[in-house]
Amino acid sequence: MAIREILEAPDPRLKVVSEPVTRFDDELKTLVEDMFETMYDAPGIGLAAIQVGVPLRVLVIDLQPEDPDAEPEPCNHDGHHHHHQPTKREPRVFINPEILDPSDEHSVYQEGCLSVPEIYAEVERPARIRARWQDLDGNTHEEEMDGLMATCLQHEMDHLEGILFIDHLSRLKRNMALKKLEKLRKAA
Ligand code: GNR
Ligand code: NI
Repeated sequence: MAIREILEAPDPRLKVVSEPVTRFDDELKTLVEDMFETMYDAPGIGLAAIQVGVPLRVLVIDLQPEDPDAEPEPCNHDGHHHHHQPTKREPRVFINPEILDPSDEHSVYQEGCLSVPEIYAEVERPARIRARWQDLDGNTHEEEMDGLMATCLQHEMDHLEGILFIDHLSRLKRNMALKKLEKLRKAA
């Protein structure tokens, strides 16, 4: 397992349209393991392969991205002193995902992106979707999603098309975000 470098805007590689996965092999499993490690380390709730420079249609999501290095809470019921797991992880892998039946109803979330660090903005997307995807063995799954899961999956699917959440903003707001990013990078 390895933490990989996350590409940041305006890196042109983030605009590439990712290719479907055709080989469900060990190389794919290693990519997915590395993506989870990179996402948890960041930390973020989702990551697309292109964000680590791999133009394949692979996403990982975990809506419970508690810091794995956080101090566990001490706990004292029944007289024993034991430690909670610091994380209740819910890792999910989506290969070759598709969105079916987006709802007419939209919802607005304040979004952020590991490739656009420290910039947050409201983005409106369909509130509910049906998603279809493959797992690491190539088996197909389908599920209805709403709430943060629906938003996050749509954010990640945008990455597969070379689209960032700031591309949903007005040109003025997008340019402000990119200027702020440039400024933050100069300060660092
Ligand atoms: O960590 C992330 N948080 C987030 C918050 C609201 C909507 C989408 C996201 S995804 C983001 C991680 C990321 O950049 N995934 O591509
Ligand atoms: Ni993102």
